[in-house]
Amino acid sequence: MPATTPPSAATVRLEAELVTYLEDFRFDESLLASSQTQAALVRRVRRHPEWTVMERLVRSMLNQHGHVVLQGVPVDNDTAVVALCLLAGSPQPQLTPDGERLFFDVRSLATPYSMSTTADELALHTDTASCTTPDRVLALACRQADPGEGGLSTLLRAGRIRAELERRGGEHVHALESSWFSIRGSVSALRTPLLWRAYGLDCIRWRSDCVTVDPSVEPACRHTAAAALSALREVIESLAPTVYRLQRGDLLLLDNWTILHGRTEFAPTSQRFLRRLRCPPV
Ligand SMILES: O=C(O)CCC(=O)C(=O)O
Ligand SMILES: [Fe+2]
Repeated sequence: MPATTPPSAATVRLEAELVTYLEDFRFDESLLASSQTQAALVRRVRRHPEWTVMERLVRSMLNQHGHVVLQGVPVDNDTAVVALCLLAGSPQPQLTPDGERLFFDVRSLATPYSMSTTADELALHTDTASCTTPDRVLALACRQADPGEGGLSTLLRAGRIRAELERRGGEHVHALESSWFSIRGSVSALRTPLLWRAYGLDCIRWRSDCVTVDPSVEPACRHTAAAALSALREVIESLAPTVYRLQRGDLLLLDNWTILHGRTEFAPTSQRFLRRLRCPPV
């Protein structure tokens, strides 16, 4: 029995008139990563009378819910997708099978490049968890939904995790806020706390398969750290996540510091196709 019922996903449907306005923007893909192009794009979209309202709405929903799904997005137009990401952050190139690119294709490949390019379940996690400062905003634009029952997005806020730890007595919270853990990345491992608070928001970094108690933690603290790590793992597994089925035209914006995300598995032959963008902190 889950300790709390999950909230439903926070959604905003774009007004048709705003979509038409965005459809006219076509910057060259190779230019979209530059900060000058992004600044020019922001200047132009802000001429739309409702843009600043959208800006405020998206930011407040990210603060309140850790995510927002924009619906009715013209997802085949890269410029429109980048413009909508700019409501929350500034997308930067990331490593893809084709080198450093703004868009990472999340789809099942015969020869997977990473977990994202398999059809496997992705357990709840935060992206770039082993980086000193993880990316702040993550965007997933759905070009093609899974035609079957799979590929559902799962979401779990750090605030619900902390509340559940506290409901169970709270004795592990301090340990989880200590720099006693190690998250292995592709290049090196980072010694870090797993929970912290920033500007009144509950934050987390988490990759279940890559987190351990750091081997250099003093022996006196190792037992406390290990118990806290198992408690966190157990709480994450016990809470029912918000589940959302991305449809073509959805743009899921996530605050990668305050919410975990994942997906359920789908058929390897599925045409499910998302495009991922990442925004480092400003
Ligand atoms: O496929 C998904 O829905 C999520 C993908 C993901 O978490 C990622 O690429 O980081
Ligand atoms: Fe992810």
